[in-house]
Amino acid sequence: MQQKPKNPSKHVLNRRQFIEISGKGIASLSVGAAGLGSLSLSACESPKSNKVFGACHHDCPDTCSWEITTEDNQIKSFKASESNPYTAGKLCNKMDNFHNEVVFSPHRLLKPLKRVGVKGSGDFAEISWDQALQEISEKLKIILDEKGGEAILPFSYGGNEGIIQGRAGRKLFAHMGASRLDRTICGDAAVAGIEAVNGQTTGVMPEDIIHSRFIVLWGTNTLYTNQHLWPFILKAKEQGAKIVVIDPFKSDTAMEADWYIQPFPGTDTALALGLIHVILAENLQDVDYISKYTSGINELTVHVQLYNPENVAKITGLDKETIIDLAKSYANAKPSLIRLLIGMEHQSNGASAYRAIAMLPALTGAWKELGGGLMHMAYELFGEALNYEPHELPQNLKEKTTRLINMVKLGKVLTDPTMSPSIDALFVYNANPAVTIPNQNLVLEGLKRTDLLTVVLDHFVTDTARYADYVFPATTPFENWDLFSTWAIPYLNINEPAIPPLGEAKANTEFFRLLAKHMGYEESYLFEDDQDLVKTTLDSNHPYMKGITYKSLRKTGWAKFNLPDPWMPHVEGNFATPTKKCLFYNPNVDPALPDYIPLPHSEEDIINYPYRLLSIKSTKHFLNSSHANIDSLIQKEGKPYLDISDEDAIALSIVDGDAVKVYNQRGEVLLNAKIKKRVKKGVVCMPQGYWTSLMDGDSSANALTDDLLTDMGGGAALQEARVAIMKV
Ligand SMILES: Nc1nc2c(c(=O)[nH]1)N[C@H]1C(S)=C(S)[C@@H](COP(=O)(O)OP(=O)(O)OC[C@H]3O[C@@H](n4cnc5c(=O)[nH]c(N)nc54)[C@H](O)[C@@H]3O)O[C@H]1N2
Ligand SMILES: Nc1nc2c(c(=O)[nH]1)N[C@H]1C(S)=C(S)[C@@H](COP(=O)(O)OP(=O)(O)OC[C@H]3O[C@@H](n4cnc5c(=O)[nH]c(N)nc54)[C@H](O)[C@@H]3O)O[C@H]1N2
Ligand code: SF4
Ligand SMILES: [Mo]
Repeated sequence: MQQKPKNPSKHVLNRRQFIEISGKGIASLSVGAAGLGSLSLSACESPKSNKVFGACHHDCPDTCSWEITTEDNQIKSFKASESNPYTAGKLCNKMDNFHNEVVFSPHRLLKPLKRVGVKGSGDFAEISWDQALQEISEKLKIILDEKGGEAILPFSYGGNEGIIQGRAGRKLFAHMGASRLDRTICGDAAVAGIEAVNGQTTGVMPEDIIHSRFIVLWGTNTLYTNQHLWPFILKAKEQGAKIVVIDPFKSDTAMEADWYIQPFPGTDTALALGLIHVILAENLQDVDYISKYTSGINELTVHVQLYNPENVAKITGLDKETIIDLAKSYANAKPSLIRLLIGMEHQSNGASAYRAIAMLPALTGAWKELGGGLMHMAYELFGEALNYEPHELPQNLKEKTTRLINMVKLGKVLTDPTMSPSIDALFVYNANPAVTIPNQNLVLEGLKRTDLLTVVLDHFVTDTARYADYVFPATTPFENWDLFSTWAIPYLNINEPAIPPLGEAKANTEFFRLLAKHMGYEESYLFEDDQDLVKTTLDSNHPYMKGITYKSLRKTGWAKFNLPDPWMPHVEGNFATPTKKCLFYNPNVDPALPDYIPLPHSEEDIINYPYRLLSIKSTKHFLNSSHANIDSLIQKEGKPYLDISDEDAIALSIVDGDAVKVYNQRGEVLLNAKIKKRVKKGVVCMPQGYWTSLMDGDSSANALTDDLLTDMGGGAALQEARVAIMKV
């Protein structure tokens, strides 16, 4: 079967036409949604009614639990868990209709495809699994012989956060001696910053926010990106908590805040150091906590002298009074909590911002109260509690380390003629880099290389898949085993398959088992069974796991770790640093104290591209680029827009709704202007995640971003882009 090539017309209906055209093609490969349930019946043992537990696979801090009822192997109901108090009976606008919009979507990829047109055209023909794997393994053997394993690059990210399906392929690639991917685009900069101070990132648990009385949502859009936290925030508010939002974009979360503070993007390090300055100047620090559980107060005191409210006001664009007021309110309120997530890290000075902010709770002794301190991640608990041994590389492979390639640099890595060896084979799964990786046009240039073997596994023919030589249909969590840890909450979920794989879809793990077989490998660690991996990962005597077993999880679906109650990890210091102290001054990190160091944009850049662009997760119906091809969700979300300030709109003679071209030296994106007082003069903001192939103009946010790295952690400074704007 041939996928229709992309419609070259630039008309606004392209998007729907494209979906309809490609959908018809795909549907003809399989059966329509209505027929799928009965088709799957014959593949299964005996007709019976069943309740199956699972969880959301998305790269989202909420990791919702769900229940599926099947009858005769057909889905009868799909709903959020009522018993899990964090999910609390509600998924989200992205996932409520997951079964119809993704699992049984008539557009879902259900057979392997082989490219027949030029890369990017989306012209494919059906191919059998066996034939495709045979051809791929023959090509891989030649690459391995001629260039060695490092010419192969696996590229996977958070499309499936499962411990089993998310880690699939790692042993096979290590076995081949492939280049390793440094998966840094989300969280690494933030974690590096916080770790430099606290040694780890786990702090206050989300549900304990109800005890907080002063909640700072610092650079996070909770209502969109972490919506299951919101009811707990509202509970705290009912009990008198004040909600503060610090964000250069006036998000819907900011609209709900009691106090909204709007600094310039990338200036939070200065703001946090300014707050420290005021707290010390006003003598609001907790002297006892500082002396017992921190080190470096003297160095910090000297360091923040420069960050007086006058200087910080100039850097951040805030009033001096706001800075003083925020510092005093934060230090005086008890318990006071700072909630951090990810978005703010995507600045060149991003890790330093997290580092400076992480000092505030130790400075004021906020950690001493339940609901006081810092709330960021919880994934470290899973590292302690679960048995990760089955996922570790065998000793012989551990010893052979290969080159590490930062995913942020994908475009450069694929196009750099000095790469030795060059990347000649790319395997993409759980990711859609053509949309989500910066320097989009360079990524696409790399993907267009005719000498590059690109293999993509996904649910749909994504923007990345359009450039593939082979595309394979992946299963959804409805069809495979998994175990879900979480980023941010202490809940563990089992995921049981509710139905057999649809069409010819296979789990990521199965793809790699089959590839290993075609390569002629025989090592048992390449053929592990998914359900066995779930069982062995749960085989742990750690106290958090008391009463939680494979058997118990199959009865309940989810379980909360047995954490000490109350969970107050730093009442008495106990930071994960060598001295157990919070390190204001850390001599093992360069620099030993965080500083506000803006990216030096050239004068020419500032003149040519006068606006600072934020491209963020301001879409309610997409998760990164996932679901951004689903017609019903595209329609609910509406066209992507560019938020622009009143002043800039007037200067550019733009009115609300006008079509605009946003451009810089890397690319251009067509959007409609929105003038809703959400950004300050000089700053513009657009949503990320839109598929390039469905956009008028064929490119989306990352056509404008650069592949610059953050100050620590090797993260992506996505929010440093500068752009010009033209009415079209
Ligand atoms: N609906 C929806 N939910 C999602 C996602 C999605 O795509 N859609 N993605 C998921 C993923 S992968 C992640 S990582 C999380 C991220 O969750 P968040 O971190 O909450 O999301 P972001 O939108 O990246 O950034 C949050 C806010 O940071 C602000 N920000 C940007 N730069 C700065 C700065 O310099 N200073 C300050 N103070 N703020 C700044 C942005 O304006 C934005 O409003 O969300 C997850 N949840
Ligand atoms: N400009 C800009 N760019 C950004 C961001 C931003 O804020 N602004 N945010 C960044 C962040 S925080 C993140 S996390 C990244 C996310 O970037 P990506 O990890 O690329 O995320 P998605 O776009 O959601 O792509 C995930 C893909 O995995 C597929 N998938 C889901 N389940 C499975 C499975 O079981 N098997 C296989 N094979 N595929 C599966 C989905 O269908 C989807 O196509 O984007 C980053 N890019
Ligand atoms: S995307 Fe997030 S909020 Fe939505 S169902 Fe999944 S885990 Fe829950
Ligand atoms: Mo992310």
